Amino acid sequence: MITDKNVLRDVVVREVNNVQITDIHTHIYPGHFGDLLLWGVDELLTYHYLIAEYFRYSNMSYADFFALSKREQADLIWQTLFLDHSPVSEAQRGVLTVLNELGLDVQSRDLASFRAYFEKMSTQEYVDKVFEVAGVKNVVMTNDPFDPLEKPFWDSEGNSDSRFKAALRIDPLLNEYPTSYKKLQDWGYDVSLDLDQKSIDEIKRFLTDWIKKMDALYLAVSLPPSYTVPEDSLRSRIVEQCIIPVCREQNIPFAMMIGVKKLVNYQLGLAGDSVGKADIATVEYLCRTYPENKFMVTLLSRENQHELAITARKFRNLMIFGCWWFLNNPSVIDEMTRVRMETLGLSFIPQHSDARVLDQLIYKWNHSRKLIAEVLIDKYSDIMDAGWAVTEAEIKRDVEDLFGANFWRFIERENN
Ligand code: RAT
Ligand code: ZN
Repeated sequence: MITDKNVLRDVVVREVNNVQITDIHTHIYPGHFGDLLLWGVDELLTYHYLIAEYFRYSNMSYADFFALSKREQADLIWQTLFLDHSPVSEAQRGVLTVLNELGLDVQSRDLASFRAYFEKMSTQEYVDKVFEVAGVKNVVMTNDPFDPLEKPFWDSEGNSDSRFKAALRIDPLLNEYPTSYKKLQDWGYDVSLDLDQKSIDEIKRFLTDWIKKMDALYLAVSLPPSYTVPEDSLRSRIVEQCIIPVCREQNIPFAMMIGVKKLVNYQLGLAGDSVGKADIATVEYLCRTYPENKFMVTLLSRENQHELAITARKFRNLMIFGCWWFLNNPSVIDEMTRVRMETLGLSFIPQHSDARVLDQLIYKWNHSRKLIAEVLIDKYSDIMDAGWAVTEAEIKRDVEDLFGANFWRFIERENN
């Protein structure tokens, strides 16, 4: 039993630092997926979060910037966001944490020496290094059969690195059916625009084939704030008539990431998406109407977070996860983690990295471990004030639940 708060702090910090993480949502790939896996300092600097921040300070035309090579873009971002202005934003700080954790001399401000470090690395060596430094055991990818660069890997050798788990991502199917159904036709599925019964059956066959092909742990989609089920739309029908039954049959969750306003500034490309408040009634409807289905939900708007936590109290088939994208700021992570823990105890998944560049696993988890540890220390401390005492083994159990076991238990799979 721990009765001393200094000991409590030490044990929580130690366990949170040591836990081997399952990162349930990333955009990284195994080394043998070639150019799909982004890594190294130029990729870090040209992360779309930083591109958006670069244009806060620059008058350069978007077209001129995107016409530059990656290295030239990285040079400009380094100069503007690190040398001309202090790098205090979360995405800027992230680059520094990565370099620092890798043992590079951040104070040197010497981009050439950082580049030289990465040039000496092989992809495989670097994947191993990042997983080790980040303390990550395994990651779930974002696997999109509609991506012409990714599909060929699954059609040929597939994934052979067991640290990388698949999630079947189907944005075009739900959000752009009037164009994407043609791709399904090309791939041998007998679907039509009017979504007749044959099409429904064929979409289900498509989803089932791909879940099996990838061994997908869940099916995922990113959705606009206006996402509504039920409604008279192709998207709502595909959700209720195809996705729900297939996820149920395959016993995998349907992960809904809701609140993205796509391309509010289209000239910024990936960096041009924004945020809007979602309608929690859709989440309630799905959880209530399909109690045998499992739902994983993350919402992009801060204004949705309290009601999402409350909704998870009402539905045990709902697992809420992560501080997504614009929420991945220390002040918001702290607030969201407290609201969730005060509302749901330890029965949620506090964070995912959303890493697009392998190296980002290092900073996203370094920063989040610290924030989550502080919330845990406060909560254990509060129950100590009420006369309770936790043991080291209980702290270890709780930390393992938050950083991985809750996910594996929810999906009813082994963490291996
Ligand atoms: O966080 C991001 O990098 C976004 O661009 C998206 O990838 C988002 O996380 C998504 O999965 O759609
Ligand atoms: Zn993502």
